[in-house]
Amino acid sequence: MVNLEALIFDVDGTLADTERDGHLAAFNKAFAGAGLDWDWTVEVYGDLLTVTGGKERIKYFLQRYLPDFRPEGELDAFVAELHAAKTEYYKTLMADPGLPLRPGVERLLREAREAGVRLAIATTTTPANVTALLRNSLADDAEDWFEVIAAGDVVAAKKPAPDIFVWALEQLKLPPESCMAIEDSDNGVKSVIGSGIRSLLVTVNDYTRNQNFGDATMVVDHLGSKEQPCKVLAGPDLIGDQVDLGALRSIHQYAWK
Ligand code: XBP
Ligand code: MG
Repeated sequence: MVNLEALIFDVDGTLADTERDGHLAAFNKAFAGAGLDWDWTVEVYGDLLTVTGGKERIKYFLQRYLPDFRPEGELDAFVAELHAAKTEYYKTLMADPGLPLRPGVERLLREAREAGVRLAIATTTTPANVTALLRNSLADDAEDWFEVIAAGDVVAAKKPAPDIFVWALEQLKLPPESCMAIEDSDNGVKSVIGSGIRSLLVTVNDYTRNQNFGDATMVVDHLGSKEQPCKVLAGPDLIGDQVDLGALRSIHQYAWK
């Protein structure tokens, strides 16, 4: 019997569907603001999402789509400045019009808090983006709900490298078998498994539903709510219409049986 002590949540695509209407929109606003005629489409962004980290994604875009582009100064400085502008646009978008959390996310977070299950975040996104999403879409004090917010450049190697989940485990002072991760993408799954965590729930979204989640304990369309029952897409049928704490405990036991 392994105890479930902590839940470690990914952010983008998991807590909220932030990529298309948040990050993609913010990137394009930053490009326009910098006088660049780059305009990432939803489809191109789907390819660019294979690279995690906004700065790394801009560099991948240049290598793959604009290999002859040369900024005036140093490339790293150019990308850092463009990405900083993008983050400001993203923070504004999180406040206005804002983005709702995905089905069942707030319900499950509140249930876990009430039950004393520790909460953490492990994300590739910039810390300021996490703050903006939590304050605007969950609660003013929502950052305090999470004991650890492992985000962005706190580690050198981003997902699919395991570093961000390893860092979160170190900060929690917990072994992998005491934790469950909730992710949305194949990069996230690789990062979780590489960290030694084997209890892993994937909630897919439009950008990730066709990816390979081979090592996930269970894959669902979302965490479910009364209005929107969830559907099991892969793994043991251990849940009803909603993923609640009881279901997570069953999934956790199943993962470590
Ligand atoms: C998703 C990412 C991030 C965001 C963009 O993070 O890969 O890079 O797409 O945010 P996760 P930044 O799914 O791990 O939450 O521009 O701040 O990187
Ligand atoms: Mg994600």
